[in-house]
Amino acid sequence: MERTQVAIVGAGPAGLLLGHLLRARGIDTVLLEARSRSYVEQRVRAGVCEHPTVELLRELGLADRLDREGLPHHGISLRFDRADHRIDLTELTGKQITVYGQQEIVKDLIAARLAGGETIEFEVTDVALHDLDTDTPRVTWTDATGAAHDLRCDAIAGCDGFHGISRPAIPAPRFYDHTYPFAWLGVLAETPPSHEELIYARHTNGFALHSMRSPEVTRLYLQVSPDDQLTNWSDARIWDELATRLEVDGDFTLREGTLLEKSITPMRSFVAEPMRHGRLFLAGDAAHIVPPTGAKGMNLAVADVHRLAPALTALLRGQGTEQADTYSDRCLRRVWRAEHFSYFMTTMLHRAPNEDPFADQLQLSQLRYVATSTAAATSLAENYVGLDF
Ligand code: RFL
Ligand code: PHB
Repeated sequence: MERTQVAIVGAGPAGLLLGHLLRARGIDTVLLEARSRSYVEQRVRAGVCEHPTVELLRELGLADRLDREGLPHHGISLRFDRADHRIDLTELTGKQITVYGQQEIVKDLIAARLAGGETIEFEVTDVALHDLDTDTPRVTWTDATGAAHDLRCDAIAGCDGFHGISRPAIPAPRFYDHTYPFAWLGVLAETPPSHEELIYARHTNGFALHSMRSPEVTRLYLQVSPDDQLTNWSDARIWDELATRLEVDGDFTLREGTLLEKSITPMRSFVAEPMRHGRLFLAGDAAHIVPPTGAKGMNLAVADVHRLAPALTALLRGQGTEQADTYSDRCLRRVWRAEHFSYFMTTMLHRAPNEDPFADQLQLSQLRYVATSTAAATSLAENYVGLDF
């Protein structure tokens, strides 16, 4: 039987970062990942790093490339009524966000782990968790060569995302689940951004988002129906619809280019509690999902493991169980703040599928309020840049 201190299931942002945080405290980990290295490094997802996320990566010495290639942003635009309304994040909060692709963070964290002499078990199957109610739980799996493994450890971190095996191992959890009557069609386009900042646009045809990955690559999203298919969306239709929804009185031209990637993502809000059972601790999407409108998912995963690493360290060193015992409740406070903010941004900007003039007017009123009240804008800005860990 193999032995480690913490078994981490899932090499997304949560699992990879937890590995680094534990290594910095002298704790050994084994990291298991269902997919291949190239798959996890290519998976296009989040783009916005909150201020505390960037600070943590810097503290760990993991932000060299992020500092070179990441794009610091001091504001975002809310676009409605054919005009831009800029939220000056830095003026309102003293902080900024950094646009840097999640898959770039994942590449950096994988490279740093391997360079430090640690490994990642990619392409594992049949992962199962055992003896969670004891002080020595086990994880079993089959590796890429077909060999079976049985690992004893002191704690397991379930960082395996929404569809992983960790959350179902918690008996009698409480679920909070909310679905929305729309999804996001996301595209990556080989063209310079059309505007220097992110644009969150509310239009009668539905929401659109202009984001970016680099000075040469633009990331764009369109609100679509949850049962829509990519086959309904030719490149020409996507560009037409983006141009319509992003249209503004004044100087703006949407720069078109080759589409490198297209996908449709459903939107949901989901929380499972508690985030712990015995020696199993959940972190990131394994425990909670937010709609992407607030740009919070990856940042919440980072906040969870920032709390989990010291809690596990104290537990394993016999320095008390208080942090481990309060891990779930303390994480959930931040999670629910982000759930609320993501719901707020989503409902403020998306168009309900059925005509609802009352809802339309409430939305516009909220947007105008955020655009003109310093108090309302500050509230949006401090949630957007990220509340302190
Ligand atoms: P992940 O990234 O899903 O990683 C989980 C990993 O676990 C692996 N896995 C297993 N491994 C071993 N055994 C098993 N049985 C396993 N089952 C699964 C998976 O292969 C995977 O590698 O979860 P993590 O680490 O919690 O990170 C969460 C973030 O990925 C997620 O919240 C964000 O991508 C959400 N998100 C955004 N978050 C932001 O903070 N800012 C954004 O701007 C933002 N934009 C987005 C987003 C998510 C999007 N999609 C596609 C859902 C935009 C989009 C379109
Ligand atoms: C992205 O760039 O992928 C992105 C930006 C902001 C969001 C969601 C996604 O709210």
